[in-house]
Amino acid sequence: MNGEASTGAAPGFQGRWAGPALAALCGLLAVGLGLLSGELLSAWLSPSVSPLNAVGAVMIDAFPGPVKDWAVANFGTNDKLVFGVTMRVIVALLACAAGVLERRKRGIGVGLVIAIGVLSAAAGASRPDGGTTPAFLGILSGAVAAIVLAVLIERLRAWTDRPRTQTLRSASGTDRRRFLSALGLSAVGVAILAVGTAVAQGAVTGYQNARAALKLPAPKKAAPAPPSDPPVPGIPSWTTPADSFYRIDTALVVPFPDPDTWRLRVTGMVDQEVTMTFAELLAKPLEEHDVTLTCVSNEVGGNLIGNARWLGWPVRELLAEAGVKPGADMVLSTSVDGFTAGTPLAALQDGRAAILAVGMNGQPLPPEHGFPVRMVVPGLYGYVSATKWLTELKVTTFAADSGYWIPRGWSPLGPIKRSSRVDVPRDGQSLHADAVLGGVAWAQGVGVASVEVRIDDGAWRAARLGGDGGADSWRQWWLPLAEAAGGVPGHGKHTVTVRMTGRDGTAQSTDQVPPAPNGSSGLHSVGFTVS
Ligand SMILES: Nc1nc2c(c(=O)[nH]1)N[C@H]1C(S)=C(S)[C@@H](COP(=O)(O)O)O[C@H]1N2
Ligand SMILES: [Mo]
Repeated sequence: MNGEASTGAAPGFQGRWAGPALAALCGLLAVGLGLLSGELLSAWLSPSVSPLNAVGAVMIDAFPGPVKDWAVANFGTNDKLVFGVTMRVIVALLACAAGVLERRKRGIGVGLVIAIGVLSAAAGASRPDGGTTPAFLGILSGAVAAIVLAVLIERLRAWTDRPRTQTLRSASGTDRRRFLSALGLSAVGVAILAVGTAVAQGAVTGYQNARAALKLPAPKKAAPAPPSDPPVPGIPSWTTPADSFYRIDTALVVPFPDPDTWRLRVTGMVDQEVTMTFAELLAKPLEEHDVTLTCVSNEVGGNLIGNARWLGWPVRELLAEAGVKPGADMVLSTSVDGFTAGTPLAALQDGRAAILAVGMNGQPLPPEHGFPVRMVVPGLYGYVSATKWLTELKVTTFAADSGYWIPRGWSPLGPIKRSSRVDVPRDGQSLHADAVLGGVAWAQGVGVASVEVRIDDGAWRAARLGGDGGADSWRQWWLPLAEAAGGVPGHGKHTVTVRMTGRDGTAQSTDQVPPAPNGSSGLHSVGFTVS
């Protein structure tokens, strides 16, 4: 049957309402395509912040406190669900409006859609768990929606923007078909993306729920109480919170292995291969250890370092279960995403706290830090030891194998170089004469015995030290500026330099060396002014 010739349409619908209704539908489909492309990508790239929930976070912040209280009081634990529905309805209404407006005047609807994309990007970027990926996804969503909207509305105009005397029905059949095919294509696109997003989010949400529901067992061997932070504003807390812990890896997409199907295999030069499930690992006698992780790429004074309380099971115990064959001198650990690190076997067997970590600061490992299991080996840079999303330990030799970064020019052995850092003042900061200087120092495996600071070319003066949290953790230091300067410092420009000495009596190296190939060294100096 030919639709144009049909006479069954309701009379009032066609001229007055058909245009705006179709424009609204265009808006819905365009925004649907945009948002769903963002959601689908974010299921892999940044599950915690999708374009839609970034917009949602802005809306929650925008709601006045009493409205939020009212919602929580009336919907209880359903408030998230109610909010999710409300947010989608609002977005859908905005999408319809964008379609209708775009049909009235070119650029208005497209502008509205882009504005929502930018809002989502800004919201995603400003979230503590956000950053560039959610920002990019917000922009992408807005751009896709804008382009689709512009195309759909152009085709709708071509069909419907006939002289006023003509009705929709008398318009050109070709224009109508062109519009309807674009509309149909968009609808199919929305359907495919919706199914894909549901599948992807379902899988990731399942693992996230498993992670959230996970109750870590109490350690068999607990770490002592952490030292309390000295009352010096601006120096890092002794325990680095997981969400501000530096993150370094080659993963474009944060791997999220299913903890139920995750396996750790021990292979290579062993008497028998061993395979372990996550549940089996959790059932082992776990130990808690405070360890300061450091990246080999950390520049002098850099921030690729953090201290956390790790919960895990010693690697040496697992190696003992497998039985290491004579001749092996390295364990090549592999991540689910293919990253590898070659760790000296000795470092895993000499009694240091080299563990298969499942917990970080009392919580299951965050996805970005290796959930469900990573390695932590005190005294070695991360690239040769700290494999996240761990899945295999191959007992082997340095002659036969090498980790990811070794063919790329980094040293096969990566012992951490002892060092120290000034956190207060920041470079170029202006201080009052009564300011307190401070920072951190580390010598994993040895411990920090003393820290000294020097103002300009003055004498080295002993800094005060924070509590001793063990040889594998950094130590905080601080000293009032006036004490460091040996008197009230003069107004104007100064520098402060820091150095540390380990419990073995060895001071940090003063050689200025860049990170490649085996870690930076040299003293950290910071310029500041006294006002
Ligand atoms: N799977 C995987 N694990 C990895 C890496 C990586 O790229 N992929 N990088 C390593 C490096 S170089 C460092 S410094 C530490 C950083 O750990 P963090 O991101 O938890 O701070 O992880 C190590 N483990
Ligand atoms: Mo690193």
